[in-house]
Amino acid sequence: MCNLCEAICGLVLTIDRDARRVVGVRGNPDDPLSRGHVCPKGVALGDVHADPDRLRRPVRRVGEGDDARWEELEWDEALDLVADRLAATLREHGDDAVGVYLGNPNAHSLGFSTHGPHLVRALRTRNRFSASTVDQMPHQVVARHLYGHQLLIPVPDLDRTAFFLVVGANPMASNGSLMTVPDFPQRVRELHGRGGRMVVLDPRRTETARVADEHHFVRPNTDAALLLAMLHVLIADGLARPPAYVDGLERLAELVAPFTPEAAAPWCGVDAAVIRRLAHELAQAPAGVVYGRIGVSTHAFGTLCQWAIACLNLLSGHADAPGGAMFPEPAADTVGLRVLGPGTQGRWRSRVRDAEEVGGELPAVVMAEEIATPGEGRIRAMVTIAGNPVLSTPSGDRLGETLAGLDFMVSLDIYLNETTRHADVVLPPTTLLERDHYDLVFHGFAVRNTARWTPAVFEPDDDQRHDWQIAAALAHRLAERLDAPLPASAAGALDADPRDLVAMLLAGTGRTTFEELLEHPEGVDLGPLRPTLPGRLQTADQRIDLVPEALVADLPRLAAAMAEPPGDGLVLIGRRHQRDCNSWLHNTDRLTRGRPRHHLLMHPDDLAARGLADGDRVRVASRVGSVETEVSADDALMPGVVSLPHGYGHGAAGTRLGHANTVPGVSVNDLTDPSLVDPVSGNAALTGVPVEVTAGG
Ligand SMILES: Nc1nc2c(c(=O)[nH]1)N[C@H]1C(S)=C(S)[C@@H](COP(=O)(O)OP(=O)(O)OC[C@H]3O[C@@H](n4cnc5c(=O)[nH]c(N)nc54)[C@H](O)[C@@H]3O)O[C@H]1N2
Ligand SMILES: Nc1nc2c(c(=O)[nH]1)N[C@H]1C(S)=C(S)[C@@H](COP(=O)(O)OP(=O)(O)OC[C@H]3O[C@@H](n4cnc5c(=O)[nH]c(N)nc54)[C@H](O)[C@@H]3O)O[C@H]1N2
Ligand code: SF4
Ligand SMILES: [Mo]
Repeated sequence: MCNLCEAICGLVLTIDRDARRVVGVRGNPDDPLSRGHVCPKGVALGDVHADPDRLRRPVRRVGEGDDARWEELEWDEALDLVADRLAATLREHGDDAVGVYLGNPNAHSLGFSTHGPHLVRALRTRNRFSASTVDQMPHQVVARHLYGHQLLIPVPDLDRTAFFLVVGANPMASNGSLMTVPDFPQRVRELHGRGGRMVVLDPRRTETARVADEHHFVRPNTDAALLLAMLHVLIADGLARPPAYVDGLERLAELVAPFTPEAAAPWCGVDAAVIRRLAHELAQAPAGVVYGRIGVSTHAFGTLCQWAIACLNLLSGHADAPGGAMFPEPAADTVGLRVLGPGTQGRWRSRVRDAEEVGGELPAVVMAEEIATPGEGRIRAMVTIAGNPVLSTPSGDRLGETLAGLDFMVSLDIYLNETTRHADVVLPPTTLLERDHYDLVFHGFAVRNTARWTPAVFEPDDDQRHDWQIAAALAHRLAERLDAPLPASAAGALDADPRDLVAMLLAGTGRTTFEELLEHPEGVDLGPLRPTLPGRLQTADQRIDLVPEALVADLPRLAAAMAEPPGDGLVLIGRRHQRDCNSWLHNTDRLTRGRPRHHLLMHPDDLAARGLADGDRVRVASRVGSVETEVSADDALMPGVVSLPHGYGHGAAGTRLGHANTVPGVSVNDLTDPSLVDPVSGNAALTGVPVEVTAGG
């Protein structure tokens, strides 16, 4: 299977065993989930494996910046050095002096899923950060309040729905997120074949909007008003059909009373009549579901948006029913078996900004200030694992400067990139084709229940290490140096092969067995999604409170924002392209040749108003930074909105990224602003950043 995105497609690889190379990649038609789908990134899996830039042995940095050289080290020497330095920092400056940042590919690694949390605990620190707070934290906060567990998140039952409302997501490019849906294009064709409809709300007429039945521009950061207005209509027009296990409808009716379609329309830019009609269509469809993702999560009102979407799905009459929002039943059910905690908030706060802990971590937007601000509790050493926060978090350029000033930094990564170039030591784990995989995360968000075990394709070299082996080695070494023995359960889990842990988890639900998976490498079909509520709820009373105080307390902030007339300046949004993978994979020709994709996109009228022309070099400036790049005229953008993709801006000194260093483009996160957050979840508000665009130099 491919682990590059959440679609987890099953593949068939053709291998040259002697050369240890992949010579062909196609989708596996026998895979019960992906049914033969593959995208251009999946085809590039072999390029990552063969990439001469990929690190296979530990390296140590000698010198700084332009003069940096990288020297290979033996594993034991590297692990000892890292443990010595981290332990010394902890002893000298206290438990919070080491910070840790976990990036996206950790969620796509079996070994990190099973062993990583133990390493993080062994680091002791409260200064934990991850890509979750530049991504899906609002979903987690809403899930914890409504369903009792931060990862008990319903997904659209896409294969049986008749009305699919997509808000701030572009699955035609992203292949779906918190909705594992390989082969989205085919599933949309099937939706249309059944006579169903797809409607998209997005400030850009995206690839998904183009295959939809209807698309409406919505002004960035205003969706909460629109979604609450739909909820208002649903309740006011008597269309709400609450399931028996739901409480708080009366209070909800009072809370949404002021949020009429007429109040929302001038602010969000979608007609009141359209908002009303969409609410009616949702309720009257034989099956219907609202789905919102990055565009309404990395958003100033991200939690209110996800809460409103959850309420719409619960009250539409399609809750937990075929074609509505349903809860997948993964064969390895880490949530149901209570292996993963339900989530927490506010147990501690950040030192500089007083931001709340959420889900065991602090918001990524406070990371740079926690490193840069002197005083007790300052972060002196960093551990980054499978992440590139210099390109992926707000004011990334400033974060890069602060990383350069650390006493010590270690990265677990397979590349020397814009972040890991600041590390003193880089420890490279094996990558997908050299390790076993079972997806412990994304089966839990899949539109169909399936299970699949994928053994390593190539044996790793003797001097390569898996991420779980690195995690175990570091955790043991730290415990030894700090004279703080690991709890027996942690030590046991760290010494186990992830494969044994998977077998244990599968036995926990009995939905399939490890033996059955070994016999069926193409995957085992466990059938369509099934109604599972209220039994699955992990709330104390196994009921859903529609109006948790922590969420509804944010409504006055929304009302105040709506009272301000929309400004007439430009706002910046992001975008994903099918052949990008966040900030990496830019060093394969296969994915980077062809038309450049890094341009600022802007409506022709907005260009003309500034005396600019298609193809010009422009300067884009926000409160926190500025960049220069080329602009393309594009009437797919809502007037007043400009777009840059994230994950670009390569070429920094000290990186070793071959082809990526020649890929043009700038980092959008040199413009995004760490002071813009959704205060309820701590998630960065990456969308709708005010910017000015002028002629470049
Ligand atoms: N402006 C803006 N910013 C965004 C977003 C946006 O839409 N707009 N999207 C956000 C989202 S949703 C996300 S998830 C984040 C992603 O942010 P990050 O997770 O910080 O960044 P990635 O680019 O995914 O970096 C992945 C890193 O992992 C390494 N890697 C790959 N495979 C492995 C492996 O198996 N093991 C290890 N140890 N390392 C590996 C790669 O070399 C790369 O350095 O970006 C966020 N940032
Ligand atoms: N090809 C590719 N696939 C990927 C990734 C990748 O980098 N490349 N990254 C993976 C990751 S880590 C993730 S989290 C997923 C994300 O998956 P998606 O959420 O589907 O990804 P995006 O393409 O960022 O879609 C966000 C959409 O929101 C719109 N938008 C921006 N602001 C607003 C707003 O205020 N309101 C509304 N209504 N819309 C808004 C944008 O125009 C964009 O179309 O994709 C995953 N898949
Ligand atoms: S859609 Fe995602 S999982 Fe499928 S081949 Fe492409 S990158 Fe891999
Ligand atoms: Mo993400």
